Amino acid sequence: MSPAKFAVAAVAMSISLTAFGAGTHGGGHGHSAKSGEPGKASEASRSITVEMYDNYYEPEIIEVKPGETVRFVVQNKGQLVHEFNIGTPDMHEAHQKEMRMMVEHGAIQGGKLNHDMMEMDMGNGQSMNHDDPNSVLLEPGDSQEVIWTFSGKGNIEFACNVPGHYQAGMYGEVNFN
Ligand SMILES: [Cu+2]
Repeated sequence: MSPAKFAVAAVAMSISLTAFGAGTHGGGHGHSAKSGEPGKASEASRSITVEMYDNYYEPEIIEVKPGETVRFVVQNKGQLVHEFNIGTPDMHEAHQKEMRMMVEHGAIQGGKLNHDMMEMDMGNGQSMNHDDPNSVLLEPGDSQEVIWTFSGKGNIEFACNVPGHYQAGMYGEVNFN
């Protein structure tokens, strides 16, 4: 890509980021490039089981290699709804605002997800559906996979952005080595 084209693309990207930031929840926020990108199961070098409790993860530190694709098997073993979300601290902070809205709209109710509510606001299959590839949002007892290719750069955390949980310490470190 020529420098001029790159500049145009960069501007377009920052505009779409702003648009997503102001909008409703979901729909690939456009900033996943910072923490990596969705991976393919066939490229995963290994599986890591992550257990979610009220309010912490087990394990709390995950070691990956730059460029590595990992299949996370995420299990909610707590009594509350929890999220596993891979991103930078800034991304988590932005996501917490969206999650607060989900609670205010009744889409997250303590230990339950209101799927009708999550689907209602959409119209286009996007708004509160929480379908970003870098995260899963699970009810107690549920399990789902996240397959992620880490770029190997930046300050990456996995975190739960359900209101109050990050503040209670529900986040973990991704270390590159
Ligand atoms: Cu949580």
